[in-house]
Amino acid sequence: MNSAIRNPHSALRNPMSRFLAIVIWLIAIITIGFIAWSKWWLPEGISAHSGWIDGQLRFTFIVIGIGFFLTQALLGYAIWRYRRVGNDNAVFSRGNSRLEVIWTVVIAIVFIVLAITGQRVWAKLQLNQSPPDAVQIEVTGQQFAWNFRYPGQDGRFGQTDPGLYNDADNSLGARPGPLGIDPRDPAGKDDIVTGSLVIPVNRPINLTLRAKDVTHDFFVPALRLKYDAVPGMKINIHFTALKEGRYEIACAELCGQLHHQMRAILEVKSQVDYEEWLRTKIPKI
Ligand SMILES: [Cu+2]
Repeated sequence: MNSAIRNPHSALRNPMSRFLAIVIWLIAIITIGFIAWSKWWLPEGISAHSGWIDGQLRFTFIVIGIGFFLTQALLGYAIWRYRRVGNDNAVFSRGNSRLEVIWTVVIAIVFIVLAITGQRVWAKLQLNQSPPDAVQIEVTGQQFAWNFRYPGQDGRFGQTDPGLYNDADNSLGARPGPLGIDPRDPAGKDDIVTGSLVIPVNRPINLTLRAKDVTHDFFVPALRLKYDAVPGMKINIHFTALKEGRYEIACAELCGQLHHQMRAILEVKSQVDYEEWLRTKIPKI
């Protein structure tokens, strides 16, 4: 007697196969419907480049959604069409080289197109310098807070020294404070350090990302910005916010036990309100 017939796992039995195929089709349809009509999307994009990122994300979701639907539909079809009927045995197959070449090439083309379009968005965003009149702000991540430093009226950041870090004194204007601003450097005297990021609307902003201890990730969903802050590196990113309001800043890198508390607020203000806010923050030393 053929062992394939006796083996209960050699093929699925008739009613279960049809049921399984229908379940697979339903899962595919429900998943795609859920994503297509879901309200769970990023918050409204408020930066000048939001449209590029959202367009690329949508394009990726559509391409992957079509691929997912086709493969699940074929999987269900194969289970239904080739279910065990009567005593028929499994058939040995040597495969189909032509089919394998076709789907390998199709998948390669899909990935290359996604990579090229994504690269173009990235290049438009990052492979250029921020305009010379951009507002300069330094962002420093530490376990478990974000620090924002403005250069003050002289337009220059004071020197910092990791040996001077003083987390115990983070009051406004504290020197050296949590960022280790060297009190001997006159450029640092008027530096402003805050716990929330306040910027003017419709002006280019250049952020210099730094980290004091471990790798953090500066994530502002409303700006469509997400970059690592890496110890020992200064990473420059730039953007323009187009809408006033308050938005969430999160750390998107699991950076320690209290990572979930590492959040801050981005406030986008009018130019007048921004300047007024800056005036109130000038350290009185
Ligand atoms: Cu973090």
